[in-house]
Amino acid sequence: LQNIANELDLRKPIEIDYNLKNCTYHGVVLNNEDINIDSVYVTKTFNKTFIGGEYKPSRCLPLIKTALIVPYRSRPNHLNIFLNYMHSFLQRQNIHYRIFIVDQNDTSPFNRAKMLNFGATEAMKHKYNCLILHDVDLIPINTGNIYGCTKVPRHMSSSLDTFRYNLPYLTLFGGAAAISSEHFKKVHGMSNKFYGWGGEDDDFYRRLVQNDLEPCRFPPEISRYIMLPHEKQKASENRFKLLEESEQNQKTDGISSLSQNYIVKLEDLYTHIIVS
Ligand code: BGN
Repeated sequence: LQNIANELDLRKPIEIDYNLKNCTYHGVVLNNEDINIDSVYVTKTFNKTFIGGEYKPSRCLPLIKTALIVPYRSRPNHLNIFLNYMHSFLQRQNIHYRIFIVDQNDTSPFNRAKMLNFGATEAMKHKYNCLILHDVDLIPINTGNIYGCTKVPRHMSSSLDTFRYNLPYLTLFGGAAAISSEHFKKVHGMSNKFYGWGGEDDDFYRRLVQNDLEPCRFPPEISRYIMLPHEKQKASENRFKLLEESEQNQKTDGISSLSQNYIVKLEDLYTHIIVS
């Protein structure tokens, strides 16, 4: 095996400092149970939610109140799987949560970060103090991956099947991440300038580091996700240039510079925020 490994130049995986000491959850012992991957596509067993996709466990007083914010445009199959699965997953965690789907209802390139800014703005109006910024195609597998906020922002989807459960680079902050609304406001939210695929999460990571909010991660076994299949998107061309301007734009480009308006519709399983 060693000979084969040498021949294939298999290097040792990078050793990662997960910054665990900042990632405990008020002493809560995490229940660490893998959900059978086969059930991902068929899960439909969850309790009834309040209109708008809000849920509070009735038999305990939850410690956590989370807004799950999902940028979205025309992926009905993903949305259907995501909602059914996530309600079931989150209810196993006994948390108070509400799902916000932020729908970019226009034809310009998709602007993930701007949709997250709209979702966060709406969630903060309803006093959600923990924001989870989440792609619609990501499915968490381990129930120990608590959908709550840690002392510092947390990158949640660090062990993804499409990356062979490895972290591709240390400063990755895309996919799924948890941040308190206090910290989100402190860094002025995300940039509104990133149209098309890529870079907006790297820009956000820079904002966090510049504000002394170096993110943490849970161990990889807990941070496992699978990605629902879809075609690869074309990366935007100006993302490198925008990243160079990241530092100087931080204070003027974010939640306080959102120009459009949005409408809110309450559906059974989610709050629909329509941005046009
Ligand atoms: C990176 C993208 C991220 C994306 C990850 C994972 C850029 C900026 C140029 C350096 N960053 O390459 O946005 O989340 O891949 O897919 O493209």
